Amino acid sequence: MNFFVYRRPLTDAVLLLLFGAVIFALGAYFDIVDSLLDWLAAHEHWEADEVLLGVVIVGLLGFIYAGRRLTELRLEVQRRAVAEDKTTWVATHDTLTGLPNRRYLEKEGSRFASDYRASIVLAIDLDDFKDANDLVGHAGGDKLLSIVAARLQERFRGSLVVRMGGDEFLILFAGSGDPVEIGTQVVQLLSNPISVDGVQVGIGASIGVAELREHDIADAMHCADLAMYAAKRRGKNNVVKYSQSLRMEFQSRVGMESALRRAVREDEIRPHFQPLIDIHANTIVGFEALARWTGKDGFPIPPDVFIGIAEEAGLITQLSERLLRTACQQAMCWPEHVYLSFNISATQLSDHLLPLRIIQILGEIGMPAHRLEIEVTEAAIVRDMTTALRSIEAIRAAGIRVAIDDFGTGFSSLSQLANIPFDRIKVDRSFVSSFEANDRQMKVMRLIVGLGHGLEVEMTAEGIETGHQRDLLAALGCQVGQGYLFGKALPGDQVATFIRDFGEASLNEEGMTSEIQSLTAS
Ligand code: G
Ligand code: G
Ligand code: MN
Repeated sequence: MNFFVYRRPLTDAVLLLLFGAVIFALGAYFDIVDSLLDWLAAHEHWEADEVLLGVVIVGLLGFIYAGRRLTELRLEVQRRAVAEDKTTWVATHDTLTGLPNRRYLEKEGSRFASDYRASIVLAIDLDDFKDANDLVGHAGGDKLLSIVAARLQERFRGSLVVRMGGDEFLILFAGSGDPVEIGTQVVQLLSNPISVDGVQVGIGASIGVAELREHDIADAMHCADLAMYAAKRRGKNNVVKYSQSLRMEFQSRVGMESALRRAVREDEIRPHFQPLIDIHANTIVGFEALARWTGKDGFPIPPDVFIGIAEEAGLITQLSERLLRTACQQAMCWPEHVYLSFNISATQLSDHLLPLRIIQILGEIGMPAHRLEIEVTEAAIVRDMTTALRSIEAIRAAGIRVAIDDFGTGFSSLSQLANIPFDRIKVDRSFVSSFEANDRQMKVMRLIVGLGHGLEVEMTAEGIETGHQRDLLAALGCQVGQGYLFGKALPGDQVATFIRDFGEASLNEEGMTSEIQSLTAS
């Protein structure tokens, strides 16, 4: 079939030539020209010679016309071929960076891998790209991506560098080498600050690497992706190499995620309440809500684990709203002066709608704002300072207090702390557990309490387990204590009994020891 399509001009020409040859032969054989000339001479009055001239001219013109149309046709065919090339290019490349895209990788990846002996797949995801985008604007973000693409292409010439979409890139590394070492090179390459319109932007990258040796390309890409997610979880600028145990970890995580989804839907995660005690007056001032989840096997799953998964799975808002609603409902049954303290995670603090969500729940339940305190960690605040600050201001403007949780562990600088408005410092229990035995730790503790006084905020000491710790902290000037000495987190229906029993017990309490009195005096 093709033969006839592509050879048609040729067959046409051959047939025409044959036809011409036959006519020529016939003409020569019958002396056509002589007869024609005789005939024309005999019929001079018919003007047939002029007609013949006309026919010859028309034939000539037709010849020229055909030639011109033929050239035009050839140009049109060329134009079409170029356009076709362009559409394939657009379909298989990213127009912003000029890099091949996912489509290209799917089509050409395996061929590239075998032609160029690619041995390693690197899955790259930029860290903090969203923040950078906010900083330099959308157009700036585009420039940033182009610069990243150019750096990768420059350094990995000969390898296939692909933009997978958004801030995700992939490299099919041609040649061989140590995967982690190559991944580290990418991290170094991308963590050099990038200047966009005169603004220095620092980004980084999380990298997952997988070897092609044992897998086909699609499989290796999947492995590299899993490794990249693991790298993300470890924080910024990490390289993780795929391993079998990683896949198992991921599978158990996926299992955990679906269990968590169900648990949230069926309200299996409930707030428990740990008492907060005024260590001078020995009275209950509040309770901290702590989420508790017992798995189907009867074992408790710690909040450190499921809160993290809820954040990643996008369940945190729903979970937290349910917990807060339940906790507020319970708190409405406590004496009026007893407040509720509630933990907010890092991702929630980056949610612009957080203050609104909290206020709405308070309104729904009819709980006065001054009875609620929100706990945020330093680490959560420094992660996205601008949004955190805005959220904290909005929460406080509504009359809700804000406490800095796990104080002293978030490696935030004091200069940043000065910019954050808050009402309370909760000193991390690592200080409380070590300050009695160690003189230097004692000095640090004194300093932290002094800082609280200076900033005119209240102090809560976490993790008080002994009467001695409580007394020392009281002497240092700390107002509120929390810890196993006073009580662990209780289910909601046991709080009323706890409040009653605590009141009775405190009537029988003795005063301070002499050691404490001497400390107070100093
Ligand atoms: O109670 P405990 O070991 O179980 O708590 C561990 C950590 O989990 C604590 O640091 C606490 O702040 C956090 N946590 C407990 N409940 C919640 C919650 O409802 N929301 C958030 N974001 N964190 C919580
Ligand atoms: O939100 P925060 O990080 O403060 O969470 C409090 C955590 O501390 C919870 O996990 C709670 O169970 C735990 N906790 C509370 N009191 C004590 C205590 O006295 N000792 C110890 N080891 N842990 C405590
Ligand atoms: Mn807390």
